[in-house]
Amino acid sequence: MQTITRLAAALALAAAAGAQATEFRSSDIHPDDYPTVLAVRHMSETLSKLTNGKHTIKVFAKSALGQEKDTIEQTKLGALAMTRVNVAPMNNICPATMVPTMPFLFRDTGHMRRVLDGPIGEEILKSCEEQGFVGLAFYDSGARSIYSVKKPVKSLADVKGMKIRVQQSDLWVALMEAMGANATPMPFGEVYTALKTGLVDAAENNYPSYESTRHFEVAKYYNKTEHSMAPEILLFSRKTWDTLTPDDQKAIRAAAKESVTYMRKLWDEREAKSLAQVKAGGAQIVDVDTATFRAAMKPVYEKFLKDPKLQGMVKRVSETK
Ligand code: GTR
Repeated sequence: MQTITRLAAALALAAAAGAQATEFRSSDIHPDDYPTVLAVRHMSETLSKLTNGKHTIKVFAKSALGQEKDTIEQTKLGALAMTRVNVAPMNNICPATMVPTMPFLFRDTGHMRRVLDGPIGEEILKSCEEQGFVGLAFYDSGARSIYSVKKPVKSLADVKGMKIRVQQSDLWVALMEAMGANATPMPFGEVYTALKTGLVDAAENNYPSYESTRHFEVAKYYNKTEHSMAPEILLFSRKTWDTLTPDDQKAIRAAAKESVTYMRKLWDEREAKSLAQVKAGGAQIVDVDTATFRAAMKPVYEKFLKDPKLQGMVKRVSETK
């Protein structure tokens, strides 16, 4: 916080002398009270302080500006300044984002946070620049588990032949196929109807998304596969970025980093609240023999981590204490 205060004083002076005020537009598919949305709003307040009111961010929640793939495209073009998405729809665009998506990679939340806060996290964020995105920060997204409509999933055998919705990423399709499921990629906004009409038998997500979308009403078995901790990523348009002064860029980076701590507190609270809420709403939390799932993931690592650089990253992740 001290660094922020010092930076604020320096940047505020520079901003007073500087150019036009800007309200950057940022998008999110989640509702207004979701931790990712609240965190970017918090980032806006910090950014405003750091730039003496010159810059702020307006967050468009609830997919008002489109699903994640659309907003990534708009951000690349500079039509949108920022977007908060999961790393999954970035997997095909920016391959290093596959690393934190990999199944059963992180040992627990602490491990994931230490990796993403450290040099590996920075390398992944930086690697998106060539593709037109300035990676500002990662946010937590907890562990993702499979939730099913008709029957519980207790071990890998139960998933065989199930139609499971996945995010729009080749890696995600392969991950579910390695489990023996039929992967059906589709945007988040279509999942409720897909579960309800039987287009898919299951989907997978963390507790807050399972709760906020009310998917728990249609898919009541929440099976604790905890197969991936794919985090959220905050992306700034490189096109817009290149028009900003170094001081403004510094302020945006600092405000984004500062919002991570804020987000994590909200996230931890929301996970607990969502779990209680889905249970009260009739969801059954099912224990899973995760070893059977882990064992099936080898081909996914082999297929998607051919690049020695990415292999090296995975190794460093596992060596991170
Ligand atoms: C949520 C994540 C979203 C999106 C969604 C999905 O957990 O916050 O960014 O990836 O899952 O499954 O599409």
